[in-house]
Amino acid sequence: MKTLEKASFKKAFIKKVEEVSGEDFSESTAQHQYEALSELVMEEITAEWAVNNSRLHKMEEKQIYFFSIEFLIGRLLKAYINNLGWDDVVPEVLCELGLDYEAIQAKEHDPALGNGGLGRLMACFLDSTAAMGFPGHGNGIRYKFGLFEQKIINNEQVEVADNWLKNGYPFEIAKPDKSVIVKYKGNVRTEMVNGKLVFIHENYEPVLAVPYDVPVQGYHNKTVNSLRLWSAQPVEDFDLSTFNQGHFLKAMQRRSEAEAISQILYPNDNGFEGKQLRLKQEYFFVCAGLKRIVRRYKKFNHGSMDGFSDKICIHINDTHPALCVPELMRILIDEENYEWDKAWDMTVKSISFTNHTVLPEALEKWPIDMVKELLPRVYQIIEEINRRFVNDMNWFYPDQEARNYSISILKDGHVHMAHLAIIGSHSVNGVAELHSKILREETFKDFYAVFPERFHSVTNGVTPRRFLMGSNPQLKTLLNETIGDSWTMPNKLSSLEALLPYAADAAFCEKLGAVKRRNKAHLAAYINKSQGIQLNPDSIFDIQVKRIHEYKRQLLNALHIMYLYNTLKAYPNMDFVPKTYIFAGKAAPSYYYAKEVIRLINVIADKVNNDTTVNDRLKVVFVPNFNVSVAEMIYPAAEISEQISTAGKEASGTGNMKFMMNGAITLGTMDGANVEIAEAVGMDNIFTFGLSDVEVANYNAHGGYRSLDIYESDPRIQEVLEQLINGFFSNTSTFQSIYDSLLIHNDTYFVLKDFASYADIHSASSAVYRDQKKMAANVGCQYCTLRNVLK
Ligand code: NTF
Repeated sequence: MKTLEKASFKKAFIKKVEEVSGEDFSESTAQHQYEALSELVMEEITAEWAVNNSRLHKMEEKQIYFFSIEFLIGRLLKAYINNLGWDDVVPEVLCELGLDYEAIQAKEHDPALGNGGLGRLMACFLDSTAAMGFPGHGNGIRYKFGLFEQKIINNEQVEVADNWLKNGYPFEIAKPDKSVIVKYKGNVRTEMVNGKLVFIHENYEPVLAVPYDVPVQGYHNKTVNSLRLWSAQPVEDFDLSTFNQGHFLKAMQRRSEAEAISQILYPNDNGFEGKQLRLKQEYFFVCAGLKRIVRRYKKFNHGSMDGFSDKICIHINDTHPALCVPELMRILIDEENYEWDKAWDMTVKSISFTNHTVLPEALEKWPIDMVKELLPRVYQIIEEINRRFVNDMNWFYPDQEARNYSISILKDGHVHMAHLAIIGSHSVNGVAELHSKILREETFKDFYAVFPERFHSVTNGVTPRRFLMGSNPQLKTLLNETIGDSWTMPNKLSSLEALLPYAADAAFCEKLGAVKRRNKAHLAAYINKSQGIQLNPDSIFDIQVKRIHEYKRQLLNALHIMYLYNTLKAYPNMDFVPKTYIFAGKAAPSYYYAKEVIRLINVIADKVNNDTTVNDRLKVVFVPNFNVSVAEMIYPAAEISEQISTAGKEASGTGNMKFMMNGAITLGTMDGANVEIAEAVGMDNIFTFGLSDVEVANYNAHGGYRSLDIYESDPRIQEVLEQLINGFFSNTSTFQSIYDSLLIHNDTYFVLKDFASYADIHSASSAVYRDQKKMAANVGCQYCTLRNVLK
C-alpha cells in the first residue's frame, strides 16, 4: 500500500473540502468534510479497483459470489481508512485542522441493508475474503429503505422509515450500462426449432435491474472486491403508450410496481413472510446477478459456458437465493442449449448453501400457485428437478416411500426452498458444530441419509478489523505494545495466544482494566447524552444486544433484573456488586410478543432508574436503534456478554464472538457457537447455565415441561410473575401476554425452567467480579479462545 504523506494529504483534503462546499475551508461543515474525505478515499480505492476488475475478467482465479438478500455492511468510511493504512495520518491531520474525526464519521448514514444475523455475517465474510486476498463478491439488493430506525416512545418500539440514501451515498458507483432485464409473469410457449423443443417466455412484465457497486477493500493489500447491489426500475421511464391512451394511473402504476421491488427490506429475522413482493425480490437479485456473471464468464471463455463450475462458485446465503438453482438451469438449457444432465452437473458443482436457522417458522415455502404465476418458466424447471429427484429416490430407495416424499421439493402445495437448495448444491453447511449436528440429526436428517457427503460445518466468524481493531483502538494499541502486531494480519488472530502468560501479569491486567474503564465511560457518556441516564462506569456492564426474539430470551434477563430489584428492596443493606444492565435490539414490527418484551425492559428501566433507594447499585438501559455503529461502541464496554438462548435454537450467534474479542466474559447456555467458545476457553473462563439442547429436545419430545411446577415451588418467580400483571412496574398497563405465555402456554422457551440456574450463575459472576484480579485474568484468557471461532 502507498503510505499517505501527511502534508500532501492535508493539502488535498483542504482543496477537496473547498470543491465540495464551494466555500472557503473555514466555512465548511462536518458534512462537507465527510464528503471530501469520502471522495479522497474513493479516489484511492477506485484506482486499485479497476486493476482488480480487469484481473477478474481474465478469470485467473476461481471467483466466489455470495448471493444474499441482506448485506449489513455498517459504516464504511473508517473501515476504508483503516484498511488503506491511513489510520495514523488521517486522524492526526484532522486534529491539526481542529476537526472532530468522530463527528465527521457520524455523518455517514449507517446502511441498514440487513436485519442482523445472516446479513452481518455476509458483511464479515466480504471483509475477510478481501483481507485474505481472495476474489469474493457480494450480490444483493439496493433497498431504498433499509431496516427501520427504532425509536422508543412511551417505552414502546416505534418504527421510522430509514431513508439512508437521502443525502446520497459516496461509496457506490452506478453502472446503468450493465443493467439487465428481469422477467416476471406471462406464459411459456413451446416450439420445435431444428428438431429441438424450445421454451419461449412471452407476455412477461419486464423490470430493469440496475447495478450499483460498492468496493470491498482488503486489509493493507491490493485486493478490492465488489459488493453489487441491484436497484429495480421500470424498463421505460414512463409507459408513454398507456399514457397516450389516456390511462395515466396505469402508466404510473407500472412504474411504482417495478420500483417496489427494491423499495424496502423485509424487517423479519428468523421468520418467513410469504408475500409475493418478497418472492419478486428473491428472483430479482438472483436473475440479475447470474446474468452478469454468465455474461462475464462467456466473454472470457469465447462465448461458451463450458468449464463454468471450475471458475465460478455461487454461494447461497440461506434459502432466499435458492432460485439460483432453477435459474442457472434455465440459462444453461434455454439459452446455452445444454442437455439436462450436463446442465444439472454444472449447476450442482457451482452452487453451495448455508443454512442459518432451525426455527421451523423461518423455513421458506412458497405456494406453488404463486411461483407458477410469477415465474412460469422457472417453475417448470423446479417441477422437472423435483420429478427427476423423486424418480431417482424411488429407484434407489423403493422401500422408503414416506422418506422420499418428505424430502421432495414440491409437497403440500408448496415449493420447499431448503429442499431445492440442498438438492441443487454440492455443499450444505450449518454455522456452528451444534447447529450442524442438529441439521444432520433432526432438521435435514432425511437428506443427510441420502447425501451424507454434502453436509459440513463451518462455524461463523467475525471480522476483527471492524470489531476489535476499528472499534477498540486502545485495546489494539495495548495488544500491540504487549505482544507485537502480528495478530492484526489476516488469518493470524491466533497469535493472540501469546497473551496467555499475561493473564497472570498484574501490570498488563491493570492496563487492560484501564482500557475497559475508558470504553465504559465512553458508552456511559453516549447514553447520558442521548438518553439522559447516568451510569456508573465502576459497576459491572452486563450487556445483551441482538434481535429481540422469544428464543433469545431477553425475557429471562428482564425477569432476573426484576428479581434483583425485589431483593435489593427487601434487603437494602445486602452486599451487592453494582450492576448496569444494557439491552439493545429491534423487534420485527409485526412481532407483538417481542415488542412487549421491549416495553417490559423499558418499564423496568424507568422504575429502577428512578428509585433512589437502589439506583446507585442497579441501572437498566435500553439503547434505541441498535445497528452496526451502535454495536461498535457497545461491545468494547462490556464485561458480561449475555448469550442466553434456549439451547438448540441459536444457530451460532456472532455477537458472542464480538464481545469476546473485546474482553467480555460470556454468560450463556450451551448453544450455538457458545459451545465452541466454552471448549476453547475452558469451563473456568465462561459462565454457563441452563438446560442442554438434548434436555430441551427430550422435554419437547414429551410435550414440553410443566411450568406451573416451577412457579409453585419458587417464590422468586411467583413474585416477579405477579408483578407482570398487578401493575407493579407500570400502573398504566400490564404484561398479560407474557404472563400467559409463561404459565398458561407452558413456557415454550424454558424461561422459568432455566431461571434458577441463571440466577445462580449471575451471583457466581458477581463474586468473580468482586475479586478484580480474577476477573482480569479471566478476561485475559478470553483472547486465547479465538482460534476456534474466528477466521
Ligand atoms: C442467524 N439467522 C442465526 O439466528 C444466528 O445464530 C447466526 O449467527 C446468524 O444467522 C449467522 O449465521 C438468521 O439471520 C436467519 F434469518 F436465518 F434466521
